[in-house]
Amino acid sequence: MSPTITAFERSPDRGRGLARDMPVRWAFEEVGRPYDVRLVSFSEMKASAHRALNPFGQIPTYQEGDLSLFESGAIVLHLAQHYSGLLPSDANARARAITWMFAAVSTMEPPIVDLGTAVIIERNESWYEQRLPMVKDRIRHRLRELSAHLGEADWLDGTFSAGDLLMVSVLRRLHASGLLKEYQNLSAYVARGEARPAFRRAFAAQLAVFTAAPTG
Ligand code: GTB
Repeated sequence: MSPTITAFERSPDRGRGLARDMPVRWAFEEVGRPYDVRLVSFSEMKASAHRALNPFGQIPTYQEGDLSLFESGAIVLHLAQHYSGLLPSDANARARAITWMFAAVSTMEPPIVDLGTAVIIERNESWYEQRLPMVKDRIRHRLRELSAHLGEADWLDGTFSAGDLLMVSVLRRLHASGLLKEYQNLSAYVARGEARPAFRRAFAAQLAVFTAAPTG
């Protein structure tokens, strides 16, 4: 039986592939493994049955036999460790690719999530306009450093890896802000990731969920 992941029944991103089932779907496609998706509503996510899979009441989750996982990065790592295509076989290169996975979710992602939170939740606060430039500058700081590392290379450390998959997934969240465009090599890096056939299949699958959902 194929593993089952959970995703939003109706994603607030309106099919832009920004919810965190997207990197998991992408990883399945990169390693060429089938998967099932169980769509959940917001109320289902907060119910005890779902919290047994993810104590934080969030998507995505992953179930295969008696194994259940949450955290998109951990799920991608699990797939990368079990199937070929997302981690190099050389032990040191593999460790470096895993380092980039952590860099994506623990160094790059926090200021990017902070911007999303500011725009959605803090927009009506009196201090919003004053704080926003600081939030954006913290992202620019990291983008500048990442851009310097990437240089003219296609991927972060040699061949495409799960590190790139997570990094591109995190950086995609900046499309709407315009910040990514300030760094030409990072824009091209994200475009390279988005052009991968596996990415496109995963994107189409999550978009199909949104377009099939009843409007209203
Ligand atoms: N660290 C966890 C992981 O990587 O798996 C974070 C999981 C997470 O944030 N899940 C979100 C969730 O379940 C969905 S992806 N939220 C419901 C809740 O917490 O109640 C985050 C997300 C949501 C919406 C957009 N969007 O609209 O653009 C983008 C990303």
